[in-house]
Amino acid sequence: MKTIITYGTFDLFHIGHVNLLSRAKALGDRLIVAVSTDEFNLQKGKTTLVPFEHRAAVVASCRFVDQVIAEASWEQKEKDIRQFGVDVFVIGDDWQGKFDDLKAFCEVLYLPRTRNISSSSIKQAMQVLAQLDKELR
Ligand code: C2G
Repeated sequence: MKTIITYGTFDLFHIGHVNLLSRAKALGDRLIVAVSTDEFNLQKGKTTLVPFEHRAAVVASCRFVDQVIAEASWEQKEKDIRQFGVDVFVIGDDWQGKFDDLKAFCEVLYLPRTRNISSSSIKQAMQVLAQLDKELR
């Protein structure tokens, strides 16, 4: 059985996440997704709208995903790869080259990001709409 793993925040789940997970699952038989905890996102300098429990549940509901674990640190990847017998680490190419050290443990693939969509752009759009709504009241 070929095991794939990927890591991410997955805030405001969108088509970019779906495409990544779909392509990741197509690489093997089992896809494990490590979802960043709220505390780890603070370390990543990321603010999220959706709490970890909900982000994890949304990712777990995706038909491409076989297992969800928590991502609580940068350093856990090697342990995860060993623990789950991971064959391929995959992530979007906005991280190109950043995880090449994992090539010592498994295959490392960077997949093209989906253009014109991101959790931060959705958040910005929500803020503009909220401001407009306030001004029109
Ligand atoms: N992604 C994508 N296309 C987008 C947006 C995101 O392919 N338009 C991919 C990212 O490249 C990543 C995954 O979807 O592989 C999750 O994206 P984020 O939630 O932004 O995750 P990130 O903050 O990059 O966390 O240790 C690794 C980090 O936890 C990665």
